[in-house]
Amino acid sequence: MTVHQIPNTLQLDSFWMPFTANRQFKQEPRLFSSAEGMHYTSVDGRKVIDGSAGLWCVNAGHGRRQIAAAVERQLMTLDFAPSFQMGHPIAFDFARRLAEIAPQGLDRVFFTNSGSESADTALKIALAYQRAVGQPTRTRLIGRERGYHGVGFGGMSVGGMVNNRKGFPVHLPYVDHIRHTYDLARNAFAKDLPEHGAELADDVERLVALHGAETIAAVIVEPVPGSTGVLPPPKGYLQRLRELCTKHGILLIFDEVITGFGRLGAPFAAQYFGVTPDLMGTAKGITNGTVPCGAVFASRKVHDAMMNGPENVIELFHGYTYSAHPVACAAGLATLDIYRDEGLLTRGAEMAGYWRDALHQLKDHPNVIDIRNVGLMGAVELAPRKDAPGARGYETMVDCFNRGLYIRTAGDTFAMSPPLIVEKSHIDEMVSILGDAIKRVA
Ligand code: PXG
Ligand code: PLP
Repeated sequence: MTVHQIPNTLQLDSFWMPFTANRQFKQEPRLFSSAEGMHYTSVDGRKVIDGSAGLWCVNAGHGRRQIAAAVERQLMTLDFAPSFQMGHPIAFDFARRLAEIAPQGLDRVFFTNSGSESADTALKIALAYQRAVGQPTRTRLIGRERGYHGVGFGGMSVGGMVNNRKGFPVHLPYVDHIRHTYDLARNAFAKDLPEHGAELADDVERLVALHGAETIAAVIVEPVPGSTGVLPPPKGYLQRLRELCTKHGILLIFDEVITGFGRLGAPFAAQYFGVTPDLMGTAKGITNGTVPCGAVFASRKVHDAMMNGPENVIELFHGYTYSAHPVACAAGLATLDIYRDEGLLTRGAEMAGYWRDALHQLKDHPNVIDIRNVGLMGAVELAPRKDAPGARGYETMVDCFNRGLYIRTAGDTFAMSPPLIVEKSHIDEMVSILGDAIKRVA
């Protein structure tokens, strides 16, 4: 077998990197060559602790042999099979296993390959559902400021991260946004859920008053926005959102691409918050990040409404070549086995208190203006340097990497989401490296 060799002189030009300052990166690349458990190894042989579970996806930690073995077995048995008008058993097994851990009633599963595809799929199912129940004027999709729903045209349009939108000035029509809940003046350094802001959910009422409920198909939100810097919802906010959507016949979509698969200490945020959406998008942790995969969970109400036409007619003209790819299903089933056997979907609940207390130790470090946490998600926000927003965050992230910690930055906010196998000693190490970096870069 040939193993991919790392050449002495890396040619970095051809790979146009996603969401990266390519020219800056290529002058001083940060490259990982292997990973095991809680750690990456950089190409220069340093151990780097993974403070972000890759990109919020490696929930069971790196190098899980069980997943690798399942993938190899699957590739050697059935490498690909179509899921359009044909099927293969493992896809049905995987969907059933997912349904077992899903929030109450969300037990119909549509497979995608990524979070972006899950967001677009959920939005399209919402539109199709409204037509199926005789509400074809419900075509408006409501997102939220500071939301991230991936990079497809649908997800971008309902999303609310300004840089992800403004370079691409053609969006879906009939989209509006409710306000975000980020409010440092009232909620800075709140532990777990902030006290203030549940009333912001009433923005749904404002948009109903403005556009008419009969024009609105769905509201999509992340239960806890991640990419925008970890924004735990104000107490009572999601409950209020659910009530208003129900009241006005609007579907509620949770984008659980980050919060799914144990991140908060319950299988899904819907269970953690006790609020059940009508549709739920997932990806990332569904295969422990090993093989691209995503899934949209639909309620019986939504699914069954689509099963009403003639039985020989395709109910939903939607799907991907790789929906329910057998290798992704194999990786996913092995991942679910690990989550079950190691109790990882609820382990976050045991570790959350330690995680919170450790992060909040950074409160008095220079420039720290907020610390946020919920489950095993956390964020430390720095004041931006005058005239150079993001510079302090970037320099701190690089300093962390050089001293053995990988974390994500969103502007001047560090977002952290360790693999769910994290131990207290790892948390101590992460917080200590980050704290030192914040002081050094200050
Ligand atoms: N929805 C949500 C809530 C996400 O967080 C997507 C959709 C899109 O998923 P794909 O698989 O198409 O990337 C995401 C992805 C970061 C970061 O560090 C976050 C994501 C991806 C990469 C980096 O904030 N979230
Ligand atoms: N573009 C072309 C030309 C195709 O034939 C297909 C699928 O058959 C697609 C795009 C969609 O690709 P996917 O199903 O992988 O999303």
